[in-house]
Amino acid sequence: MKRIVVTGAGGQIGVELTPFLREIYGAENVLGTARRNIPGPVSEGGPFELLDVRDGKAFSDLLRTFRADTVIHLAGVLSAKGEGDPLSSWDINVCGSCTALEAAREHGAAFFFPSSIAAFGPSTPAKNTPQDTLQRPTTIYGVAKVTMELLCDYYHKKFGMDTRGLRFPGLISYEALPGGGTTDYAVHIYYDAVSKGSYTSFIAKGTYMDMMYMPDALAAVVKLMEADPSKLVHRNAFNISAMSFEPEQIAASIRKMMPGFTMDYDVDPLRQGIAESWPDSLDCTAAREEWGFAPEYDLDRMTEDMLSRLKEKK
Ligand code: AKB
Repeated sequence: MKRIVVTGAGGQIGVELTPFLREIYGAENVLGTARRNIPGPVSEGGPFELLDVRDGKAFSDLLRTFRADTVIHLAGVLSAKGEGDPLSSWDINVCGSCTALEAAREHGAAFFFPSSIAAFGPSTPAKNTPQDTLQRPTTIYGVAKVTMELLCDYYHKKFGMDTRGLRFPGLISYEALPGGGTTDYAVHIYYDAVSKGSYTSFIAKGTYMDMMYMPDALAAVVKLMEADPSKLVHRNAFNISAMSFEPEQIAASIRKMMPGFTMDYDVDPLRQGIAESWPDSLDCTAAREEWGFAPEYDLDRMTEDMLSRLKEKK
């Protein structure tokens, strides 16, 4: 990766990945793009352009002008939000992603696609979910993720394009809030712990999902994109996870630092149903073996860092 275009640079991942890539590859070599202006480091710390990913001509012109060799395509609508307007979610998550993929192919650029644990469904083995297994998701978000996993593999096979992807678990971070996801409770809980000392969870007790702290996710994107292609048996997309927990466990981890913290439940049927359709824990052997995936944060280490960062921000 030398000249990188990031789409969705204003989202939860983009606001951290764009500056992270600029530190590694040089600010002038990483172009952040979003549909709206993003005040702060993304638009002020390096090149930034407005881009609607569904506009193929604008996308292609931008890759040509910037002389891009890599597209990190993050623009998308998350799982719970997608259920409110499935066609618009499909338009952005599939039509927009096809446009991005095709523009990258036209300019010979490598392509990163963020898949998700949402690419699995209720018929997938829930525990230690294999890398290669049944994928029959029941959300429009999940259907879009599987579609793009397959299309990225097709572009690799058909056109020899360098497509790579990760199945992200729930990502926990303190810079920007996620919007409209099912795993968002595991971010909101830290914000509310710091601001109110309590949290009402929309995910029910006993519901396990895979999670990861943002610094590990950023490192994973770079490590995968820099991996020796001859070592990659898989392309789109690798299972990755750093931890699997249910709401009581994250609450217990917070209580180690904030003994007075309390949690109750007001379960949201939509997001609970989605969570139940996703795996409890992923098998990440392929990612470890093929490109050395090695997350550093477990639940307690992440909790310590999240709480102290959010207290600093307060
Ligand atoms: C969501 O909850 O929609 C996302 C995801 C797991 O893809 N965080």
